[in-house]
Amino acid sequence: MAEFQEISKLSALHPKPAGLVLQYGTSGFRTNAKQLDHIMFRMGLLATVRSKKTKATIGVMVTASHNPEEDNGVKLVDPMGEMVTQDWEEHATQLANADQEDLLTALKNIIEKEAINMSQEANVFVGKDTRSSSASLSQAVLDGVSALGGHSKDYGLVTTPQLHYMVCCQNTQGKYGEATVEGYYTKFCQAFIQLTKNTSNRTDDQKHLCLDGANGIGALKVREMESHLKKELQISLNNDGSKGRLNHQCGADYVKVQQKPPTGIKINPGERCCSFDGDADRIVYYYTDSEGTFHLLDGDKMATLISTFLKELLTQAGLDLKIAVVQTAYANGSSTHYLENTMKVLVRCTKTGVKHLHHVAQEFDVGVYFEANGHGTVLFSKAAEEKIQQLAEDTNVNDERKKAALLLRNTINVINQTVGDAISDMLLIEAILAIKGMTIQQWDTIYTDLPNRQLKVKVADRRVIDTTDAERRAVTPAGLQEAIDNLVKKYRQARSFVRPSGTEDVVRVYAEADTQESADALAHEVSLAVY
Ligand code: 16G
Ligand code: ZN
Repeated sequence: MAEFQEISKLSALHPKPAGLVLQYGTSGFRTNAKQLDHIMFRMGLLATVRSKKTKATIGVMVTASHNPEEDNGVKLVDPMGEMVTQDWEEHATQLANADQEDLLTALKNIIEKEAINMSQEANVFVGKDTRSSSASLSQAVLDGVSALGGHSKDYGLVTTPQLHYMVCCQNTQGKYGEATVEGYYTKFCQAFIQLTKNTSNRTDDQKHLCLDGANGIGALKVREMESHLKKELQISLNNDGSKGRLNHQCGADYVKVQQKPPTGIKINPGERCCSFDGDADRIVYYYTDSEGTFHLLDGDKMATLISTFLKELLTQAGLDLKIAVVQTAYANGSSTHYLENTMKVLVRCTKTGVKHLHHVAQEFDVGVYFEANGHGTVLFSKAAEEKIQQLAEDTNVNDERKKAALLLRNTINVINQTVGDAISDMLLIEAILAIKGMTIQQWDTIYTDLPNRQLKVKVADRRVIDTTDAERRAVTPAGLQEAIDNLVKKYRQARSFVRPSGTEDVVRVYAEADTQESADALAHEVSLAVY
């Protein structure tokens, strides 16, 4: 076929370095940008084939999220805006690692295995973050798409969740919104304005938010969006990319892991602050108190605030819908305890990685999912959306139910349901705080985090550790779990687990306990047991 000859010719312009083996991991391919040109071309090919298979538009996002500037990466986005399915992750790995001369064979194998009709049209949306390597790497993706005769649309600089949104809008014929950046701002900002419209007399202080843009794409997009917010949210933007380096001593990952504010930002006591990560799919909140102590409000705190708000509204609306919170093993024990015992909300635990949480959240009418690191969103089932919509339009219900239904409807519209989205999460949290008339300190005191510690351990082969029970227990090597259990017993309110990282060549250790000293000691002891 003509297109295959074209691929041979063009792939020679994107050669694979000999011996390089990469895997489509938890969040796609990710490594030093210099090693990625061939991967990008090949992901352009694969996205085109995936588009033919699904008869829908597929997304390709060029980003390495919170990694340093010199890295880059790529992720595929499936038709409804979700992560690509597991079996196609395997195809991606196969295609990425085929030697230059075997590329066509590898591609043909996938086409055959998936019974692809090659005469089917293909459409691929491409987006990129602000890394200096992203321009040429996203061009390599576009080259891959055109090598197979696919159509592409280059969205240029967009956040990861914006690209997910575009793909979903396109494949739902605009029902989810308009597949443009402008459509994105209009949809989410209008919902935010509606939600905050009747909140009583918010002061300028309450409308003010200090934002750390991680010197990345999120900062750029918040600037673009600002006018749509009609001063209902006044953002002072730090780390906007004009001076500092991407993710360097700033951003959601830095703040969460270091448990301190971004370097160089002046924060007034009590001021509400948040940080995005490098592709704006993660957000964490924080403040410092009058004594200068730093307080972090992470994904668990957001899940709690959001699920409490939604549960109250569902009760007021008299809607019998099943709400659940999905967490991972990293969720602070206090958050799980509060949700289960005080809020009486169903909590489910899954393996780390957004796709796992997303899938479990889909099982409920309202599924709130958040990783402790700040990636999360809320999913509403079709039936739940319909019930809320009906109630909002019903002229025969009392004022309280109606008001709750309208708030729920606008809440649905402020949420990017395709994937965790720092911008949309920020608008949602800001709206909830405004509606509840709550300060960040009041939000923080809903429950108190158990002190915790995370460590990384370098081992010869991290794959010898296999886990079960949503990564909370180690099955291999023999004796490891028993050793952890014995260490945990020594401390109060303690919990610990180990898991091989999906993004780095390390084993991660997590421990929590009643005091910071105990959490630190337990993490240290468990890391010794891992060797
Ligand atoms: C990736 C995941 C994130 C997860 C992290 C864990 C996506 C989009 N991102 O960044 O959800 O928390 O990996 O990394 O799925 P680890 O396996 O190295 O601990
Ligand atoms: Zn990210």
